Amino acid sequence: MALRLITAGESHGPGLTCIVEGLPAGLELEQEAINRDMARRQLGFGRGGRMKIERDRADVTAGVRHGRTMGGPVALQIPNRDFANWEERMNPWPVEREIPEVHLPRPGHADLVGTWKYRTGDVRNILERASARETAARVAGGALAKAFLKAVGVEIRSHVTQITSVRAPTRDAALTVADFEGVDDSPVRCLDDEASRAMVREITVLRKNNESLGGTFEVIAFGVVPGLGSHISWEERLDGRIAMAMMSIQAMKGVGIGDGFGVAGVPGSQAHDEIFYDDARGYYRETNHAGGLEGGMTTGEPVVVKVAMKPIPTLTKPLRSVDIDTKEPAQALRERTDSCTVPAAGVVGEAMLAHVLADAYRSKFGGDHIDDVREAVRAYEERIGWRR
Ligand code: EPS
Repeated sequence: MALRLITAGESHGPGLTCIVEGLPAGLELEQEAINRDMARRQLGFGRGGRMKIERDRADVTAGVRHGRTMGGPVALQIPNRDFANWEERMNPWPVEREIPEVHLPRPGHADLVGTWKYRTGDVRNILERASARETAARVAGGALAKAFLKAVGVEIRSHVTQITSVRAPTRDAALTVADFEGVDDSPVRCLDDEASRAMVREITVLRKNNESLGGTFEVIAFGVVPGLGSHISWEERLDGRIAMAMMSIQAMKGVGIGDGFGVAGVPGSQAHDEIFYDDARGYYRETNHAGGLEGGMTTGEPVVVKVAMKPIPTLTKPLRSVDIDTKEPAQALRERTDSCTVPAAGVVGEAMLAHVLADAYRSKFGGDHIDDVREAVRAYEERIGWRR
């Protein structure tokens, strides 16, 4: 049994769709929880005009009855309010008026290569699907994975750790779920107040200079059972699957698990998590450099994923490009845009990590009803003597 997440939809088309297949029956879902994540993804200092138009909510159109899954694929629909302004340009069917093509590919976007690969002279056919608007559908699907994970004791949180040159201070103590209580109150979803303010200033200044901004965020899953994934084959290594899921988010350029790139700079004695045992706690670690993954398998420690996002390729002062119709030098497409979406990207990262972990639980524990899953997880936890 695998969990599949498929999205469809264009940025300015009629709407987005997400289908999640492979959830067990009987899983309780809360409409509020899904829409809360949809709203969280729209927040963050540095967003552009589009977010004033959209008020994302996901309508469930299949697979759920009276708040519980029935075992079939769950379909979620998110209308694009902005479609009202694009009805002719993005109509699925031919329209009367001649629609001008887009000929100015943006460096850093899928625009140029997409036109070669998909045999089109109109960049719009590429940019509409490459748009990060698609992440709204992932977040809707990820909310279902989160509900599943919650039922087996897993919680996922994220926070922003850097925006261009401003880094949040590293903490001495490991983070717990409780530390994330007010993270969404920070305009940049950063846990450190001073760094939050500095990040807001950074965005304000760079935005005025017509720049866009990238940064890093961290996603952590708490309460994950040991032994998800496997050392047996490359495709089953869970760290690889997590990295793939994170890199698949638009504009992500780097992923690290636990200390990530940091492990390259320290000797072995500082890179690994020594193993201890006592009767009350069972096996335990005092550090988590490995980010909860050893040999491609979860260890029972929090799964810690760090992700780097590049600055958004749409700049208000466009970069140099070439008109793909005339082949003359030109400025890249200039559109309404966000300047910084790292805070929102963290919420998308939560959805992707939730999906990969829920998929791993589905592969390991099977179960047609959520209670079967819970029983299988409990029996396994008991067998290996794992304590939360
Ligand atoms: C995006 C460009 C902007 C963003 C959009 C992603 O949209 P527009 O061109 O309509 O102003 O606002 O993100 C969303 C709409 C969203 O919901 O996150 C892009 O080119 O990737």
